[in-house]
Amino acid sequence: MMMDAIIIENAFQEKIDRDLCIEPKDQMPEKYRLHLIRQMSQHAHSEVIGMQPEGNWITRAPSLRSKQILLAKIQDEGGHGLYLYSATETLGISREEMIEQLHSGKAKYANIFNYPSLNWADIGAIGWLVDGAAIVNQVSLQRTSYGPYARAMVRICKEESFHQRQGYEIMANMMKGSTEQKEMAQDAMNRWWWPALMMFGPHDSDSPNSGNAFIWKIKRQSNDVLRQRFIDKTVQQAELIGLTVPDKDLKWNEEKQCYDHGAIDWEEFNRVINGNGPCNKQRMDHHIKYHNEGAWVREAAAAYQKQINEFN
Ligand code: FAQ
Repeated sequence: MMMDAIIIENAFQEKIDRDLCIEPKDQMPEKYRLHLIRQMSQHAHSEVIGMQPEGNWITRAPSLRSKQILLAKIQDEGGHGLYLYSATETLGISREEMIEQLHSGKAKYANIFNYPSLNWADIGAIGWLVDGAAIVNQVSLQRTSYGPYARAMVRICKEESFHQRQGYEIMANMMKGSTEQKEMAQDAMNRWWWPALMMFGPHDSDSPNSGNAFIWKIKRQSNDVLRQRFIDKTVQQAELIGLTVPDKDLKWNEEKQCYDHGAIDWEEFNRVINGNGPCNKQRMDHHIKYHNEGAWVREAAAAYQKQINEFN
């Protein structure tokens, strides 16, 4: 390594070790920049692709109130995607490049959004379990080392907390309803529980990106620690409204003061994140179609900006 690069890297690591944030204009090792672009752009893509399974239910929401709430929630997710794309752009990648990486399959997005939302109970399960899992992960990311990412997380977490509650409210109401409604809620729980656990990523022992993520304080807590935190919170919420967690091996561990859980199907996880889940093709086709149809909006915005620049 060149002497200059060593000096930059030492100064960078010293900042990290002192728990200071790294800001866009600070010098940073190339590997740190690329690691963040990977994670943050994938996070942004997840927020945006995540609008699809819920958007599917706007026209069929069972009341005006639930429709308004769902619309607001989905708009929030779009907003989260926009903050995160902007935060990622501060690392020197353009929005176009990020979208190109999504469309070509180079960039991933969260496994969970490749499952179908079959009925209204799924909207409850998504808010409660998917946003619930997202919050646990994102609260931890509020202390991530890259300033723009950490700050975006603060606002995003506030909104996710509302999302989690609206989902739980749907589930709680359905569990007070008819036998059919209770069965629908339980069925949604059965289908979304395991993919929600997979959102935290592979076990720590199989997580190739965790090593550097900890050295650089991008991650503050490991995949398994956060997954366990989510399970311990959520099992009690399920019990409170009469839902059964679909895991026959789930058991309270008195000694460790947490729930032991059954084995996660990592084959399914790998299949889904590598493009072969139930809705991967549908999600990507939809995104590409509307991205192309929206080209005129981007062109109009660019023409407007050009005109403003010429006047100034
Ligand atoms: N899905 O070495 P690790 C939301 C990939 S936002 C797909 O452990 P890392 C809000 C991983 O990328 C949800 N791929 O990776 C909402 C890597 O592959 P790569 C999104 C996954 O980065 C709600 C490989 O496996 N949240 O839900 C997943 O250290 C409702 C090895 O894994 C975030 O993105 C997965 N679940 O740890 C919106 C949070 N897990 O990239 C709408 C930020 C792992 O090397 C509706 N991200 N992989 O090709 C993170 O915290 C981390 O990236 C982890 C993974 C923890 C997800």
